[in-house]
Amino acid sequence: MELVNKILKGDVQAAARLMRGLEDEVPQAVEELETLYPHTGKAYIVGIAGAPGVGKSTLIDTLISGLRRENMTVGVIAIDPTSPFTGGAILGDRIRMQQTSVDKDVFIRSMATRGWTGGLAKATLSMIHVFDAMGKDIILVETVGSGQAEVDINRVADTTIIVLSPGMGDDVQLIKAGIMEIANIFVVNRADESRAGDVAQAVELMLEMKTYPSGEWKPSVILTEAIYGKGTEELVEELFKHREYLVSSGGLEKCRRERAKFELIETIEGFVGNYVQQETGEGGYLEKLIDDLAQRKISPPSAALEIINQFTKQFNSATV
Ligand SMILES: Nc1nc2c(ncn2[C@@H]2O[C@H](COP(=O)(O)OP(=O)(O)OP(=O)(O)O)[C@@H](O)[C@H]2O)c(=O)[nH]1
Ligand SMILES: [Mg+2]
Repeated sequence: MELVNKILKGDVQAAARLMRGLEDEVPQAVEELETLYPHTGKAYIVGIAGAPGVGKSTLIDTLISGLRRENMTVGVIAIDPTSPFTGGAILGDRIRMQQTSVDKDVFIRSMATRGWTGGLAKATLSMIHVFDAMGKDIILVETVGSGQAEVDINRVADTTIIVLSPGMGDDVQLIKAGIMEIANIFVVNRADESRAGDVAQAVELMLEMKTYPSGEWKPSVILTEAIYGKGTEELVEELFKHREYLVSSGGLEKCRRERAKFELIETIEGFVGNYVQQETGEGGYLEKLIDDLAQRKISPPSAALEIINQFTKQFNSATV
């Protein structure tokens, strides 16, 4: 538990070490995280999602400056798309966000989700816990949106920001993919480009078509020029407004409960999934069950229960 105390004091190196351990799924790291867990739950989590290249990282960079001006400490998790050629994380994000990476109250971490058996959400939540225990006030999570990842980010974040930009040709597509339901704030970036107004108008129109009962949060549309730092102040203001709304409406408590529920379910699925993977090899327990299924000696639900029973037995003997 040598890392825990250091992390609680905000030690960046210790946090980076634990994060590396977690990425490699080292058992010791998982134990350290367990010890950290009671010290988490204070940070505010902001998800920033959108199609590739809309300007999410650039926007985060300016957002960090805006948040630092408010004296907030910031953690950033950039969930990188995995390159099919190298299997590694695309390092571009680290370079683009360099502007603020020398600031000791800002900690940026790129994360490759490849290899994480527990799934994107579980990996992200583990990293969030470390930032949270370090005492970061706000944690920004960048994810490239393609349907499911965006929906998941909504379950992880307190505020979800969806970034659009002109010329991507996908604004309507994004809106179709359930984005309207999960966004708390819309950003139309690259407002220096001519079609930005049209994109903003299209989103506004969509918002008009939905009725928001009085007292309910209605997403707004903010135009930004991230490379010039324009629109950041409005965005920070809107972010704080949404946080206030959540606090005063009791929504924040609900968000956090949802997040805990989501993490629990992801963890259960991860445990069982790992076990099933383990047993799929030749001569494995699963193969025997599959034979029984094929010969109709057992039904799929009974076979599934059988696996879970077996898993429980093995899990108990491993932990006592
Ligand atoms: N003209 C213009 N270009 C911008 C603006 N914001 C970002 N860019 C540029 O757009 C390109 C992509 O920006 P990123 O911030 O990397 O975009 P991203 O959404 O993080 O991209 P991925 O992480 O690859 O999905 C970069 O070359 C930026 O300089 C803007 O407001 N106007
Ligand atoms: Mg990026």
